[in-house]
Amino acid sequence: MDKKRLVNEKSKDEQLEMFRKDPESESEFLTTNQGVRVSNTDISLKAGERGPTLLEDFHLREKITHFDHERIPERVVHARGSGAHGYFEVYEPMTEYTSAKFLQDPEKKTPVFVRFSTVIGFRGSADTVRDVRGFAVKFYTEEGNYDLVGNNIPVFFIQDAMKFPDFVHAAKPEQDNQMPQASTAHDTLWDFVTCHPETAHMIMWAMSDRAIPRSYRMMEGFGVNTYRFVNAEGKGRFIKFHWKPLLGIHSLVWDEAQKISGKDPDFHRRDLWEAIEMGDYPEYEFGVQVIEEEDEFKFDFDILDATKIWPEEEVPVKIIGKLTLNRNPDNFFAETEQVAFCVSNIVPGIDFSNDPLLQGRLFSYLDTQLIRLGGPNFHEIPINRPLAPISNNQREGYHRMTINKGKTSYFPNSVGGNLPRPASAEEGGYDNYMEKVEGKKIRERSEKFKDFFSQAKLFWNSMSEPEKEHIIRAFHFEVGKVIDPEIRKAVVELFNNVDGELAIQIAKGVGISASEQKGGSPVTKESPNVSQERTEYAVKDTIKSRKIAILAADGYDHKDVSQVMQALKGAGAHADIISKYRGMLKSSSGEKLEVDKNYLTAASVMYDAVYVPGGKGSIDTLKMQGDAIHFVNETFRHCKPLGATGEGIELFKVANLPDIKFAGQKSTDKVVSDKGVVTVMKGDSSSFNDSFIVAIAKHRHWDREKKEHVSA
Ligand code: HDE
Repeated sequence: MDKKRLVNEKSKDEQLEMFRKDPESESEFLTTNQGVRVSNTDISLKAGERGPTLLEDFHLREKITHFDHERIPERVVHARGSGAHGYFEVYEPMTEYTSAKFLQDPEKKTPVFVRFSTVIGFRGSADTVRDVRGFAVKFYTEEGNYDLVGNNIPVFFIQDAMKFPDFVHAAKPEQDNQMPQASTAHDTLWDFVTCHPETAHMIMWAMSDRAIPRSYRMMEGFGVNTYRFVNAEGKGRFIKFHWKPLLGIHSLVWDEAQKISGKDPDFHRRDLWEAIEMGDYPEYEFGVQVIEEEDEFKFDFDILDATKIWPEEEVPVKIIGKLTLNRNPDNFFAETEQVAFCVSNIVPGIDFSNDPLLQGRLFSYLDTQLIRLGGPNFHEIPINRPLAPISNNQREGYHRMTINKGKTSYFPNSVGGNLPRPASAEEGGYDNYMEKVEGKKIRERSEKFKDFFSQAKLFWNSMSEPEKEHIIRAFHFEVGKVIDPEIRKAVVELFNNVDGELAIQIAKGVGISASEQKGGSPVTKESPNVSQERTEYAVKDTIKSRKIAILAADGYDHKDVSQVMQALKGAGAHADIISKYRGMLKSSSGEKLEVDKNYLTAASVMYDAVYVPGGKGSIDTLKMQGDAIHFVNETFRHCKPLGATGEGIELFKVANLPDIKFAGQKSTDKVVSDKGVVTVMKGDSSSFNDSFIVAIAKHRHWDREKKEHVSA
């Protein structure tokens, strides 16, 4: 029903109540914040056409005052983020492990809001910097909000919350000149690292491809800390949480990541937004690792130490549900910026462990929201409001929204019917897990916490050769930027404790003569699941939602383009036509094709693969365009798939792709697929499409040994 009519039919009280609930209900006219309709919002009230502005212009003052106060403090870490709405479904009742209601009924969808983020950069920094990514999920369960605030790397830099401010101070831009932005490639971070050998394991992950994800949709998530599941009988078990992306785990390469920071600083934000708009809903399976209480001390690591993984080969991940993100926020500030995750937001059936990092986090998140969101009522901001009813005696404070009725705000009371009252466990009251704790007050950590290098070595052992090469190159970049040679030397020495050969390789790139090789940690074990290439969760058989660039000019072969575009679309990928100018292209047979991007608004680094169709006119033009040749070279250098049909192959030849075999000239010749470069002269379009799709699904072709001979 029309809102205005509805308003007229209601009593004054009802109208007031309605406007309070929905202050924007009368949206046709521009009003002040007091609801007064404004007649002019362009010109301020003045004494005469050329006279001074009058202080009585309440609309001008209100408009500017609001603007002056529009910024809130950015998050002290994880300032830059992207949010999405969605839902969570459990696959089977988890009754044996936990009483949490949202983990019982496979028919039920629990609404969620997820915020992905980088950690170190300021709010306006670029998305594709080398950094950890936040993966925070707010479940709006029927028992209240549950926040699982995780990262895309399963371990952390430090073991104890006490060190967090020191760590963040060292990682953020330096104190004197506020440089560098969104980067750990500077002296104070590496000084901190070398003063804290417990960082070694996390640094290995941070130097790996994990720290430059291709997309928020293609990275894992981890709860990092150790939590507890508690079932209805009160039995507790230690657990760690995992998110496994159904599109697999994929990364950028470092050169690409750096270039994207300039070409499209919003790359990850845009990717998530566009995927959801196009109906490519990101999906992640939810998994738990479970350790029985009696097995607490069975492992060669302490299960409360957040710098250690529970190797998935030793403690398998049980997949228990799925998260789907299917709606973009309506308003970035109201939702993504104001969402307040608190590790202490927990529901019955889940509890904390004594992990000393987690214990500190329990304090920090609530505390930080008080300053960031301006007071203790931030739970009333729509994005933070639970779906479960709230009823307590906390009433006052800045920005109170709820108008509570009645006289009492204390318990017990006789005036207000003794309500609200605490709930028993049967009534859904949260019961803390009854853990027996005994001990002296002490500032110490357990012995196994002091093994800093075994799992760093486990990680190194588990990497594929290309992944190892990327890690070494990341050290060369990061430590290569460190000015103080003593710090660079200390880094080499620290990683000599992990692996002697790794230390030698680091030393080589950062201007330090390799110190005596210690041989590093004696660990020889591997954990393939920590490798993106080797993990059982690697997905390399779909091109769903990948982006393919098609390079063309006037005179392109229309048949070639349409059949490849159709095949890509059929496989769920998206193609963009790229040419020197936007507008329309004309094919050799007279058809028209709209150009999506020009060489200035697109770049190879923004795509997963490149296709060059035939058509003599088109190729003669492209061969003379440095931008087109650069596009091909860069794609090759970054080990991404390339495809060409007919005359399109000539562009690859001009680009001098080293050691690559192309399809021959005769129309009888078959499709040739060599190190991710797929070509066919004429004819067999369906086997070209199949081979090209297989090459794209593989994502990267690391076997291009001479890629570095290509200048791009
Ligand atoms: Fe956080 N962290 N953190 N953190 N963290 C914050 O809370 C903190 C840690 C993580 O999208 C802050 O609302 C301490 C581990 C994410 O809004 C702050 C310690 C993990 C987000 C804070 C840690 C995380 C935050 C800053 C060490 C992975 C962004 C703004 C004891 C499991 C959430 C805010 C969002 C945000 C404190 C360590 C993940 C200051 C003290 C380990 C994803 O409260």
